[in-house]
Amino acid sequence: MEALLPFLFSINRCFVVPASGWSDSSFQVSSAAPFSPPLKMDVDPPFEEHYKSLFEKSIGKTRINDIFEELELPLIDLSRLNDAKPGREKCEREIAEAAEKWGFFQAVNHGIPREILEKLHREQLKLFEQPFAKKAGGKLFNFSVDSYRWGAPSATCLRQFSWSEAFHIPLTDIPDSGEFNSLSSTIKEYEATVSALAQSIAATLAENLGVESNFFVENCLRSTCYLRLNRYPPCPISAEIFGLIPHTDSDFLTILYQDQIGGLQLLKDGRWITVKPNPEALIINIGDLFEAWSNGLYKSVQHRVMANRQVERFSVAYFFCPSYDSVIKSCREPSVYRKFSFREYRQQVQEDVRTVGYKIGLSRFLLRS
Ligand SMILES: O=C(O)CCC(=O)C(=O)O
Repeated sequence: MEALLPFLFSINRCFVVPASGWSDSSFQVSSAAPFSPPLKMDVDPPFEEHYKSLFEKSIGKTRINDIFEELELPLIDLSRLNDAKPGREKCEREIAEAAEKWGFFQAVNHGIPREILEKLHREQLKLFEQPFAKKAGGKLFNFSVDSYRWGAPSATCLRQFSWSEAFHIPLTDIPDSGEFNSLSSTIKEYEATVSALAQSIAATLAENLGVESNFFVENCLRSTCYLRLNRYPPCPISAEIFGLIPHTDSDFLTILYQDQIGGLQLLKDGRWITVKPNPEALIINIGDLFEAWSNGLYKSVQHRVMANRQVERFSVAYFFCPSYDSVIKSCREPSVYRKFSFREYRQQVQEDVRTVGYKIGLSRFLLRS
């Protein structure tokens, strides 16, 4: 049963009541459409069987009917970080501006070789193709038993439920050998490059705040960062359920590698924006800790994944986190948030999810409300 640990208790989940008042969806197909995706009976988590009563009482009652627009996120060519001054400074300004205005950007020429990304995608497919019983059994790949996550036992309506499955893996849990050797070695290759990218973006954002800081090098280590492999199976009730519920990330930065299916949306100026996949780009977003550290200058914004009736979707998220003992404190005065340790933040999020049903997040730590 431990493998059924809810998404809601994971590191970066929160339930929010999504903004409402818009309708239409560009890629969702109405639940009345005749198409049935090929069923992968033994591969997909048994969402409907396991949550029968939730589905029975909720189906037909909710529609995810916000209007959303498809927009290009700011697209930043990171190779310019290696240029001489004018080019480098322009690139740094673009990164900081995207962090302030969007909390998100797409990065091209990010330094992660395409072959590593393609290999990672292939290995991810092989992992998720395993039978559900094996994935949920906790024995696959020597991951700890709660690394495989699906469903939401505390959900009381479909809006609190994510139609997806994920392996949430501390990087130090990657075994050196075993059944999935090539997955291990690919993750290790990926991690070596993606962590360097995260350090470089964090240093750029710190510098923009006028802080020459070793904070990230000292506190965000291999042993404190996570990788999450996500799979979004085709969903027969895609008009009524999220692939992943709206949330902000409880880290400094997230670097996302997604396939070309689409479905990621983010909240910008009160409207849900669909992120158009770019095969050359990684998506980088600011997490709650950077928002606190920057005293609210950089924005940790709500994002979600729409379910898709016809095709499965895959993504890999790298969460750039500090150690639990790290103290997060605004680098500017007067500080908007009180200082807190990452451990305290996580505990508060988990307690809120348990007691209130959703993540309250940074506003818990505001000094003046
Ligand atoms: O799959 C995606 O596009 C987003 C994933 C995400 O937000 C997460 O894993 O926290």
